[in-house]
Amino acid sequence: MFDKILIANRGEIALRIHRACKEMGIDTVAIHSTADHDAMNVRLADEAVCIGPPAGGVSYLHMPAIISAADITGAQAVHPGVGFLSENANFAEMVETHGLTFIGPSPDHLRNMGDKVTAKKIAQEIGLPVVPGSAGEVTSLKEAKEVAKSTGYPVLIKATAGGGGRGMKIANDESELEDALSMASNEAKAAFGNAGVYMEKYLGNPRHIEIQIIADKHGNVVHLGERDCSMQRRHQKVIEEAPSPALSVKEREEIGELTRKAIERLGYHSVGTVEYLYENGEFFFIEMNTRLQVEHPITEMITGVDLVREQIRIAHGHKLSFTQKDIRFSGHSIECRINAEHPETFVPSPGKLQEYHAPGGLGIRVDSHLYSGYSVPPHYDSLISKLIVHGKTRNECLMRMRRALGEYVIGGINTSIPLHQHLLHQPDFINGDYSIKWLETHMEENNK
Ligand code: MV4
Repeated sequence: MFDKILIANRGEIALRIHRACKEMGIDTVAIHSTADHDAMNVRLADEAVCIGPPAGGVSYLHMPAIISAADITGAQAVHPGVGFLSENANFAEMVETHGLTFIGPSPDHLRNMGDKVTAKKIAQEIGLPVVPGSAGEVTSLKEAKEVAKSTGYPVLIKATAGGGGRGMKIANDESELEDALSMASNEAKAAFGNAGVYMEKYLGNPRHIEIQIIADKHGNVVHLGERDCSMQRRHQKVIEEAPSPALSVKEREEIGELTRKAIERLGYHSVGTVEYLYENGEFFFIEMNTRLQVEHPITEMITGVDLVREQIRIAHGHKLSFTQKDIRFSGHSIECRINAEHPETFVPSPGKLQEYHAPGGLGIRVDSHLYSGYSVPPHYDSLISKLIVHGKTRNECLMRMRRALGEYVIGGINTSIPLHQHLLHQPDFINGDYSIKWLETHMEENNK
């Protein structure tokens, strides 16, 4: 096994990876910006290297500084965490060129899945259902009109280099097509430096359901069931749960096995997530995430698999220690993402924690780097804690989450805890009756 791993990230996920390393007897190297000097993951790490000023672009995204930090500390592998460089094929390549192991998939898989048109083509080839739409990029209005004739309106124009919803435009009928095309293309060019767009039938009210997969370098692939991430606002997930309240046992087994087989054909290794839209009993592939995900803990809670530990073992060349038959889904899990922001306006709220007390008790997990006296820096993502509950049933999770949110004390800054308390009392959420539209629709009603 590796003796020393460099963790190329910050915040709660850096701490999550540090914890897995220590349990495996692996030393850790933290990298940090000047703004994160006093972070919990930096304090706990065996070694720490300051790699730059606060802005992400000159610290956590600065590849040469990170490679140098690995070199001078003698780390053998780099875990990129989530966000930042985690899906950057050039970084993975650079890591390997320097004789280090990238704890993630191959650069080719990162590159292919990062290009959404290529990803969709591959998805089709490996047997996944995709949203009806253009065969590749659309390059003219004439072509777009032909595609729309076959799919019907409304259609959605998406950026080839996109993901996360940027550069998407809806056209409700042919008269809206020309503007939607040029707006999507211009936005894509500005955001990604790539004006390429493709087209799909627009699904009006789907759920976001994703399948967690794990694959070793010897061709063994296991799926770990789904997560329902439909409770979101502006492409930011707010609450995730596993299993999805919308799926039958049969649907779960079918989409899990279909995804498992497809990933086998793909020749992929590491952990990964296949994202689907689910509407009227049908699944449509939209993207594949080639990294560990923020919401991975709910899958860990219902399967007992330590995803970070397995990811590290896989990177080192170990075979999976379990097969599909060994996976038993147990109970239900819900995660509330707690952000340093105003619960109604969503305005970021960095600053010093005057008071901190995390909830505890049976079935509670808190993945957070917070401590009393810590200052949440203003430079990064506002995620400060993930409150995760596990229970025998969904209802037990709902009761447990309300109880745990009530115990949680984060003093001195605004947090989204009150928003979560509110959501956990909404009849639609209690009934599992929500789609990707629910939260934004519901908040507009509140603001009328
Ligand atoms: C869609 C869609 C409806 N129809 N594609 C948003 C980001 C990217 N991952 C794909 N996205 C969507 N693609 C078709 N054909 C609606 C969305 C979408 C969405 C998807 C998943 C989770 C949240 C979302 C929020 C708004 C739109």
